[in-house]
Amino acid sequence: MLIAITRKVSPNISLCELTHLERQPINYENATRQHQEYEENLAKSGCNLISLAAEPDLPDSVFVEDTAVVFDELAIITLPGADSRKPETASIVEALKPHRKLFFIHEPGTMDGGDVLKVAKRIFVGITPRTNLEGIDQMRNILRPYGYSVQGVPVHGCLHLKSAVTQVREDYLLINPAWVDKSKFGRMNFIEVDPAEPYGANALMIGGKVIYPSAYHKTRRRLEAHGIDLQIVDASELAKAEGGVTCCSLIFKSNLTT
Ligand code: CIR
Repeated sequence: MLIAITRKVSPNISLCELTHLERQPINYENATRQHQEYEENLAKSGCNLISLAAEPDLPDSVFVEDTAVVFDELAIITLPGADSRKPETASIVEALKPHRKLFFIHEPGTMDGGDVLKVAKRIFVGITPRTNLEGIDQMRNILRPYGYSVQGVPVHGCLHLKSAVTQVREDYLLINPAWVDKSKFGRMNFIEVDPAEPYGANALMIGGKVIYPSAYHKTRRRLEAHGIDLQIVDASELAKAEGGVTCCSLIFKSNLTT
């Protein structure tokens, strides 16, 4: 059984952090409705939802992906790189505690979960303004006894590693090669985003399906041509806050036996 932790949109989402996008009005009602549909799609994909209450004082707290990275054996609570986002981890600790042994990234390390791409036992971590080398070293030390390799990957032009590359099938990565170097990922196959859709590389694979934003028509056709089974969602409102479809959930296998 899969569990998905989500958190409702903060009514102060308009005060979100922005790095690469110009600030534009974010309609809270639209964001909330689209987030609700996203949660329904997670449920359709077989996830049991733990939907946390909104945290009005934490504008970016809907983007729960950045606060933790969950593995079968343990979870790592991150230390988000943006100061405004550091308090987001407290409630995630409580939500994850029943499910996993917890480890923590400590200062001077920083890490956003959006920088962590898991491909089986290979963990790729974006080196970005949010995630530093110290944070990556700490993750490597935590995961070494469990047989994971952890590799830092430079990222340019976007917020997180997973803005630039995500997994869409066991053997395929969806990638924007302008933002991250393909050669860092070894022997994988690649589907490139259409050059007109630079933000189209963020897709959320759950089991055999992939949740994908409706905005990227051309890249969508490339995915369909590879036989990838898509569940299309409108994620346009939270995209204005620099969020994609991976950012709004933490998905993991339940270890609970009851
Ligand atoms: C931020 O800048 O932190 C938020 N406005 C967007 C975070 C998106 N998270 C993600 O891609 N994992």
